[in-house]
Amino acid sequence: MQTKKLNEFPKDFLWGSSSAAFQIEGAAYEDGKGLSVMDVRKIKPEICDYSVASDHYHRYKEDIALMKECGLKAYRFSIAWTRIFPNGNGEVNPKGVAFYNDLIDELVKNGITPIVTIYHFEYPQGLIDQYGGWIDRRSIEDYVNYASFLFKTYGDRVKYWLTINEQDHVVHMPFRLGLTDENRREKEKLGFLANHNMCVATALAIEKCHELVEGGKIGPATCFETMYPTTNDPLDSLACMDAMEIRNYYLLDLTIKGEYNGTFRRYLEDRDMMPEIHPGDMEAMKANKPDFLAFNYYYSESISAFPLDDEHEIGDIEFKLLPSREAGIYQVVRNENLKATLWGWEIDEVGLQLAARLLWERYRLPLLITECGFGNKEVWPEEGILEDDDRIDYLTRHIRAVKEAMNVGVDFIGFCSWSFIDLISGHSGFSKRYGFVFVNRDEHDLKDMARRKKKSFYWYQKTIAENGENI
Ligand code: BGP
Repeated sequence: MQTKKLNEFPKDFLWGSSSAAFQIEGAAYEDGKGLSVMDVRKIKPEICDYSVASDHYHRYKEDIALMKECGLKAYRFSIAWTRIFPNGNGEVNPKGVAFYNDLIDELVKNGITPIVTIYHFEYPQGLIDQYGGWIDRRSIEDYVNYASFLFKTYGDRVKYWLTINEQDHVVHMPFRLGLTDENRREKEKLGFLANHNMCVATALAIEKCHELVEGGKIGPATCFETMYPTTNDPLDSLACMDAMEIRNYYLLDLTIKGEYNGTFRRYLEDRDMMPEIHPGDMEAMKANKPDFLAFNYYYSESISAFPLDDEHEIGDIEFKLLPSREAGIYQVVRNENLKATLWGWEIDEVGLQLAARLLWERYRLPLLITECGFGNKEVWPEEGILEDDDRIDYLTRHIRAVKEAMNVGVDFIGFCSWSFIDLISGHSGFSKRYGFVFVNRDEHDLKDMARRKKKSFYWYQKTIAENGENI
């Protein structure tokens, strides 16, 4: 809706940026860190592994000084589970504990609010070796112990906690569960079993956070892909609603309402994928509601119906990174109204406003954007600075969408861009850059790792200084 007036951002709005340990830290084999599923993942030869990343482990003071210069109010980062517990459970690694103590102290000293993700994709390989990881109930206790250790150790300074990053993506990407990528259709059943265990684990961790961290707030960091019916054929609308239930809402309904929604339950039962529910599981989820809902938003999806026919039966599913079509339900198609990034992610700030409004209406929890950003191939020019106008444009539009959602009553805590400095992409190595700060390295040539401010650095600095009035 176009309105006469647009409200300003509140004074305490958390302007921030995000990262994940395995994508930024490097030092993958240093100071007693154990291996995670990301470290053992087979990487295509044309892209880099995670061993050095942006070398933040050794340069965090320099990076935090840049955050301070930019004016960041918050920095969202993850703790590498295997720096704390190299095997996932058992012995604590004091050097890993010290690293995050120092990092958090440095942030606090510089007036930057730490927002900590407890677990961002890098599941301990040790737990996979011991019992298979999330697909085993023992994973619940190990996650809760690890989270409780973090609350006790850092909870005096960290008041914002995120349980699991993009649990919905972990569920659908076998390698993130420590499983092989073969036969993904069969892996879906294990994915939903893992999902159930993660939901129980995070519910218990929420309880612990409230018990152990004075004034602590905790929520999930989910990924939300807004979906549109491709045409006004009513079947496309139905497909879109079904896809929203089984791809987006299923997880939040479990985490926030403590229930398997009707569509998702039927979906699982039809495919013999319903996990066993143990006594107390649903009660734990119901009793421990998050304090806020954080979500990552990059793109929207256009949805068409995909009816069963002679060649397709229930259970037929195809994947790109995530499921892309399921017989009898939906298929994702190209949205001709939208431009896309080099990786085909359709750029759609309206989708962000819709996501915010849908989530607010359904869950009535304050929202926090934990990731939103523009990935691009970038080369530092011979003269002047890198003028990343596409990134500025993307972020301006998306921050404006947050403002517009707030204008109609949605409660927002803050906005964290992905990312502050360039770091390794989840799937595309170092060639897909997201930062306001360029890191001088290539895919395989580490060069000098120098940090250089892009044009967007100055734009974000101004945006924060003016509290978004320029948007
Ligand atoms: C999210 C992940 C991040 C990050 C981001 C960008 O799904 O939480 O870790 O990687 O996507 O994705 P990519 O790096 O694949 O461009």
